[in-house]
Amino acid sequence: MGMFCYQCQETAKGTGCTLRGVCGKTADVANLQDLLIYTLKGISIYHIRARQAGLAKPKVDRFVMESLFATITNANFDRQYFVDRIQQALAVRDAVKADLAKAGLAFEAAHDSAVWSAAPEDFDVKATTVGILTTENEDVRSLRELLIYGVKGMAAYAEHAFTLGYQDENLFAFMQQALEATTDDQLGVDELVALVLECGKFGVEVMALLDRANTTTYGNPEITKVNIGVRNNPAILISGHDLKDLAELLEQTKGTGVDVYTHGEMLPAHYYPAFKKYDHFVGNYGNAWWLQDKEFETFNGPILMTTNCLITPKASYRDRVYVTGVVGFDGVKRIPDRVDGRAKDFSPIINHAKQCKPPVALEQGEIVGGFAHHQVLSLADKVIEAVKAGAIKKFFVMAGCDGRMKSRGYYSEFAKALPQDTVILTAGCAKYRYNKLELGDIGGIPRVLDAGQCNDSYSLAVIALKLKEVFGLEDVNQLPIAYNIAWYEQKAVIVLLALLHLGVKNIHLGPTLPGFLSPNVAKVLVDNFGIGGVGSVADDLERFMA
Ligand code: FSO
Ligand code: SF4
Repeated sequence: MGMFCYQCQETAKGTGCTLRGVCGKTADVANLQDLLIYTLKGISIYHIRARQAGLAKPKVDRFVMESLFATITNANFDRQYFVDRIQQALAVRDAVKADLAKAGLAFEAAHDSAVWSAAPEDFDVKATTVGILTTENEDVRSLRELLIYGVKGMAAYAEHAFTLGYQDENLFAFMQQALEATTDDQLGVDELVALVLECGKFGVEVMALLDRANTTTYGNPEITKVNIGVRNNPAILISGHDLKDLAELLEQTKGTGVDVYTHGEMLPAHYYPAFKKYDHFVGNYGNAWWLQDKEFETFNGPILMTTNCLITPKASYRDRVYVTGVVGFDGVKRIPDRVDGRAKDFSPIINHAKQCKPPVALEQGEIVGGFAHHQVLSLADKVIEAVKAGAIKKFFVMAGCDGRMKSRGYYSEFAKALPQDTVILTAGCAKYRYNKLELGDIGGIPRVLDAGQCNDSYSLAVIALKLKEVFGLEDVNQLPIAYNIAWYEQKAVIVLLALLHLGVKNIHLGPTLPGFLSPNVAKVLVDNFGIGGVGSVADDLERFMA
């Protein structure tokens, strides 16, 4: 069976995975994800009308958000999860349609996504007829998918905020507007470009919402030294981005003799005051997501994946992997969702940990982070002084994602080659390419300032906007800040669209430009926003420092 997916940076040959995902996603799962997205479009067609009539249902908004999130790269590889989701999606769609009819607003949509139906055993066949390539015009296809990937990233961040009790109906409404727009053949390139840019506006809003949710619940991140060594107790490794899962796990492991370590994008949890009170919250183990097949082996204890990025677990540690939330992998144990607001029950993973050996040390020492907007702005005087005195010549925003491609070695080399009077502002798992290098400091200000997870790129934007104000500049692009961003999956797409919305120009995106940008759409981004790729370290440095 064939498939077509080009949503992430590692897509085969830079153009599309057609037999099996480079990520390990099988063709049937890729196609079922397409069918789920397709059915969400049908739901949206009706639910937009329902919202206009005051009949929108929170559970429909939540269903669409979670389903979008489940299809992002490296989140869920479980065939049965998607078969079940599609069945639920058909039921959700038909219930919204029935609500409209009951209210005297019966509406027969023409688009197939709103009317198709089939038994689960026929989903695979249907799925092969609704994929990305069914949109023939490559520019329209490119823009439709760019929009879908934007709302997938938005959904991921909205879901984290939602879990902490923060939501914004406008975000749900936009996700559904975007989904519906991709079914409308009347919308051409201009209208779709406008929607893509509008998506960036909601990108800023969702990251601001999540920032509020995280900092109100767990406090403002502060400068923190994080241990990267190990202790001699059995332990649990928690990965992904979900802070509430971590909060509940830390409570439930208290006094059990089981330590907790973060992995990958969970590292910034150490920066939050709320988690500092736990003596058994030991440190961070390992690096970015793509090295997990080696690092999970030596960790020895169970691993909890709260969100992406999961890679196909090797047999040597598969029985120690647990998934929760939207994450899924066939045959891997699951920690069920919260019921009626009660905490998740992590006892299976805690009991498992007690049977395991302590982790084997990968490295020793500490790394420093916690430079989110609140912390950096409290040091603003020092930073501004350093800029005025010429001690800091330029800031480099090097946020985003890491990945397995060899060419990402560029980012370590670039960090090493930067002049001593420059500072790297980072967020997301991209940081692992340079956060353990000895890059020193400038008058006590470290040369790598880690704001947090990928969504905390928002912090970097807040810092930039504040600096613009302090320096009395008209335009954020007049600041001595260059943007050399690494992308991988769809959350990076919403971060990029958010930065464009804030007026940031000349962003360099690597290690390769997205395969889903058609030449014409890429040209729109180049002409209007100065988006560029990356070249050699030496050439790029010269260009950036000019
Ligand atoms: Fe990385 Fe994966 Fe956070 Fe992404 S762990 S790649 S952009 O999921 O979300 O930065
Ligand atoms: Fe390929 Fe990326 Fe899609 Fe996986 S998510 S199938 S690697 S394009």
